[in-house]
Amino acid sequence: MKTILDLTSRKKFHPINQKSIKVLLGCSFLAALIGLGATLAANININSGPVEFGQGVAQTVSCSEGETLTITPHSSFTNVEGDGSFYLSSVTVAGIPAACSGNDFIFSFYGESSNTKLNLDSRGTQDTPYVYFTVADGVGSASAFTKPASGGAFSTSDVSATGFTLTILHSAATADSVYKMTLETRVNVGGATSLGGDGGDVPITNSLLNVNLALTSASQDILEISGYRNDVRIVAVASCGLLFIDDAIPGLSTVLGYQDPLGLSATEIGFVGSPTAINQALDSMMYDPTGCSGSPTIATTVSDTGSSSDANIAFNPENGHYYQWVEDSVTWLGAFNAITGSSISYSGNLRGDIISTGLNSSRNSCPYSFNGLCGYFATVTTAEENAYINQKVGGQQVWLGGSDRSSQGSWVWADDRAPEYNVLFSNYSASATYAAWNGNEPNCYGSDCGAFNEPALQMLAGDNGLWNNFSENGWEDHYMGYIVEYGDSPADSAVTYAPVTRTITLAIAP
Ligand SMILES: [Ca+2]
Ligand SMILES: [Ca+2]
Repeated sequence: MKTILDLTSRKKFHPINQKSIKVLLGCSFLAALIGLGATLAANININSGPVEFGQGVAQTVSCSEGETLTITPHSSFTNVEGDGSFYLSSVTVAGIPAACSGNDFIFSFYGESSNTKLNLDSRGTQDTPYVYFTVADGVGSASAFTKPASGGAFSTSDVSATGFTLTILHSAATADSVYKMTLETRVNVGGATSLGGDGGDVPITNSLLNVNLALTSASQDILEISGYRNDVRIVAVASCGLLFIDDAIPGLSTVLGYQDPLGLSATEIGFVGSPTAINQALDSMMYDPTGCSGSPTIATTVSDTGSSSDANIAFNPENGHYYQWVEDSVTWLGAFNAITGSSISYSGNLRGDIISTGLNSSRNSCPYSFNGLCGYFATVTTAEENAYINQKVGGQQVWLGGSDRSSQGSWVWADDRAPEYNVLFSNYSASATYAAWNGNEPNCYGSDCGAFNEPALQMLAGDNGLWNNFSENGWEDHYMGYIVEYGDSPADSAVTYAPVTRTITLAIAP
């Protein structure tokens, strides 16, 4: 919800002319400092009447629940040969109540009557800075998001748990041109872990097609992360076209299953690194729209990395789940035991010892955990999810979490920590839900399905992700890696950071 801090003009202001300014400055430097804004610069009207630069005005905003905060605009003098002017230079916001933590403060400045916002950057058009403000552990943080064509038009300083100062680094708004200011607040999507960026369009014209476009060079606000203390993971997915980032940024590594984005390009890229390195990478992210038309999108997700050993977990924006490919060489039972903490050994009894007799219920821990999520033997419930896993393992064969141990031919998801535990997904007659069986699968080996049956679900090698049922116990050398999935398990605990996605919609001119 957006509430305008009602800052409307009620009184026309007539600034002191430039001649008077020069005279006073010439007389006394001290006088100029004292008078800065207070008498020499234009007023701005904030709600109840003219308020001068340097003088704070108490206001309430939508997030403040009736508590007032104080907004103070400042101006400063820029001298040039033969002339010089006062410019709008900064705005201090103080007394921000705790309820406003996690909000964006959006600043706009106007002249006397035009609806066009004043340009705030002498190097280009910069008219709407906003500051993302959070408080954690009693310490405030603020990030000024700006339009990056100018390489940083705004900054924040004097940040405390209750306020900050937004500085306009290259102001183009002379003080006597500023008549009105609005300050709006909005809840920042994703709270303390959000990406910056306002989701605006990046204009792409025909003349720019077939070249690499910096996502951060047009009207799009910079993509930036804030609120993280440890390494984070970024996954960016373009609906069309190619993405890549600067290969000269130190401290980045590629997420397993994603093409190396460091200087290469791909439709999906994933990388992890420190918040600083990530912001450098996001700043450098480029997009090649070759072959695209209409309105392609780029969805960029930031999420927690977890421990360093978790860096190779891929994120699927389609369902918000994470997938870990454990490149081991084990039987299906070995994978099941590793994921569930069970200790089932093959005893010749191929039936009934996982699901129906409740051995799985002995599980009381999550050997694979990530960011508060309990890992489970992967469940594949859509073609998209199947294709995703197949792509991320590079077409290699892997075990999935399906089994028909309990009832021959009735295939269910076997891990009780999976959200689809014991859900029937296939039987011999038809797929109960989604299944991707290869031709003639599932089958049995030999004439007696009870002797050497194949109760383990395998994704076959190859690029189509088709399924086979296989022996689960190593018979005939059935060893391979397996997939651990994270997300929506009933055993999940609170996540440290929920993934946050911002989608940029591009507009390619016809
Ligand atoms: Ca799943
Ligand atoms: Ca088979």
